[in-house]
Amino acid sequence: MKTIVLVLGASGQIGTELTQRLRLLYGNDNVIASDIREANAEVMASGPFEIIDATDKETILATIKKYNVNQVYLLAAMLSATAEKMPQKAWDLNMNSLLAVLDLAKDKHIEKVYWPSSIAVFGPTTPKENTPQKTIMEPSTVYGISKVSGEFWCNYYYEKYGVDVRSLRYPGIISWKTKPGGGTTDYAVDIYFKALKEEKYECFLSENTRLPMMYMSDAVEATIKLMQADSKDVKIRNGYNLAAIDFTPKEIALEIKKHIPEFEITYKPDFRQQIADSWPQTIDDSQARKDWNWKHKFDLKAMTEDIIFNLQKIKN
Ligand code: AKB
Repeated sequence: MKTIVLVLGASGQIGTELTQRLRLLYGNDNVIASDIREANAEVMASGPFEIIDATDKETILATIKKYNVNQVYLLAAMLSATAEKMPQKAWDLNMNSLLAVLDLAKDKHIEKVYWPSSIAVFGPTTPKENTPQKTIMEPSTVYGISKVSGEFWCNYYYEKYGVDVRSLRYPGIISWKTKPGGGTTDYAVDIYFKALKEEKYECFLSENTRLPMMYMSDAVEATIKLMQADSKDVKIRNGYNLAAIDFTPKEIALEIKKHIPEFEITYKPDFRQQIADSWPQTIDDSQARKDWNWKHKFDLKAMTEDIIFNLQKIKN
């Protein structure tokens, strides 16, 4: 059967690149991009686009019917730093959008759902190094509470109603095409833009704050690989641990300095430091590697080369 996808949150950091990759895979007309605001020019020009509030179940259903959609990727979410400032709004967006889509799958309007979880499901009581798939999940952020609750809902809908829902616990995702907004790991994106533009960056995390991270192209490939895996190989229905690289602000700055020797980093930790301190430093994703053969491609060096090459190309 033909795969027809609806992407909710297609104008965001991951949505922008995932939509383009899905269009390559399934055909431009078979991937409907949507968001509450227009997407970038590439996404707008390459296929159908609809304005949709991801919590509006009726409009999502009407769009599913209009295009005969059978898979939904729900990427709309409020990230960790913004969610601390708007707890109720974050909860409403992150939870109501998920429950709307899970209900549509339960009622057989769609066959498969993708929903991103995050390393934010973990908290200060979780082992920080090589954090296992199954461990203590006591998040101390609003975003983390919404992600851990979402994971339980996904598993519930799978167990109770047989909904084919799949999820990954993304680490910090680093990209250069679209910037993230409102996350704690965003520094690792901003730093490249500032390095090229101003040769300096003031970091909102302290120099030795180690966090799990991943280059966008690896994140997109992992998402597609999980969604294309045979259902019997998807053994975890709450959220798979997913890992690639980990580094500190000091280490990423040193890597950038190899390309831009004048680059200087300074540190001025703010409220995001506490969020970062509550998260793991490294993740054990052996279950994803075993169940559906996940492998990452980019390390810190390769990612930095690729980002600086592409940003320099745009600049010139
Ligand atoms: C954030 O920093 O809030 C996100 C995440 C780790 O889920 N990038």
